[in-house]
Amino acid sequence: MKVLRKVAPTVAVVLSALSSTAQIKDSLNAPSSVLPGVFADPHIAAFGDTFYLYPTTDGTEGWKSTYFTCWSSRNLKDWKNEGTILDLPKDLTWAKERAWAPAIATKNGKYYYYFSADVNIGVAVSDKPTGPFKDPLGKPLVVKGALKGQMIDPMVFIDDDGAAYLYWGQGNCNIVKLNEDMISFDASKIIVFKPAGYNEGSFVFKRNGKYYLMWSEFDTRDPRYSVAYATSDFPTGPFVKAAQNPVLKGRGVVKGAGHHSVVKVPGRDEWYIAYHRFKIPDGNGYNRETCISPMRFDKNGNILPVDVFETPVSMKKVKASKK
Ligand code: FUB
Repeated sequence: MKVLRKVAPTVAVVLSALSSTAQIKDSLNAPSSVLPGVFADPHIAAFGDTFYLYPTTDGTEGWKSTYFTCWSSRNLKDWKNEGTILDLPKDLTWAKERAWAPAIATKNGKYYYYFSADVNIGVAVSDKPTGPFKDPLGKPLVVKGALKGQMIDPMVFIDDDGAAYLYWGQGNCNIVKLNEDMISFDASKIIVFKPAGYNEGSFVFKRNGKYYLMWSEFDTRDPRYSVAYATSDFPTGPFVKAAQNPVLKGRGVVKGAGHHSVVKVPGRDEWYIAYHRFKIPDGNGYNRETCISPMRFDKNGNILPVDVFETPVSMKKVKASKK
C-alpha cells in the first residue's frame, strides 16, 4: 500500500506527460483536408466507379456563398473540381445567396440535387451527377418559415423498394416521403421530431436492414460541433439514440468536426464519413475544410468512434455497381 502511495504521483506525472505529448503529436500531424480551400457540409456519394463530393463554399462571414461546386474522385484521395453546378443568381429566380449544405440522390436515370438557398430548400435536376442542374419548380421545395426552425440541410435517402424520403431542418428533424417525381410531397404527412442533442445536418443510410439517422450537435461555430446517431427499423422512425455518442468529434488541433455524410464503397462493407472541421490553421465556423475518415461498426452494428486523424488508405479501383 505504501509503495502504491509512493509511485502513484510519478505515474500521474508520466501519464499527463504522455497525454500532452499525444496532443502535441495530434497538432503536428493533422491530416490535410481532401479539397483545396474552404468547403463545408460535404455530401459524399458513389455513382458507378466514381465518388462525388457536393459541399458548401465557405469563406464569408454569415455563409454568404452564391454557388455550389462538385468534385469527383476514383480513390477518395485525389479530387477533381467539376466546376460550378448551380449558380443561385443565374439559375434560380427565388434565392440569391446562402447556398448551403446540399445533398444528391438518383432515381429513374436522373440526378436530384437538394440544397439550401436563403433558408429555403430547393431541388434541381440533371442527367449527370456533375450537372448542369436545372430548377424544375421555379420555387422552393420547402419554403422558409414552413415549419419551426430553419428550412436547411436537406438529405434524401432512397430505400431498397425505391421509396425516397426527405429529411431536413435545423432545430427539428423533419421527415417526409417524396412523391415518385422526387420534387413534391404531401405536406400533411410530414413527421417532426427532435432527437436529444439534435441541431442540424441529418443524414440517413441503411446497413443490414437497420436505418441509421445521424445529425450534428451544437452550433457549427462551436469547437464542440460533433455528430451523433440513432437507429430504427423504419426510415421514418421512431429512432432510438445510441448509448455511445457522439461518434465524430474533434480532438487536439481538430475542432468543430461535424456536418457529415457517409458513403459505402460499392460492392464492399467498407464505409467512409465526410465532414468538415475548422480550417487548420486559423479556421472558424465560416472557414471550414472538408475531410474524410474511415467509419466502422462493431459486430452489433453500433458505429464505432471515428478517428479524425485517420484518412482513407489508397483505394483499389472501385467496381462499377449500382449499390
Ligand atoms: O454551411 C452553412 C450551415 O452551417 C449549414 O447549413 C449548417 O448545417 C452548418 O454547417
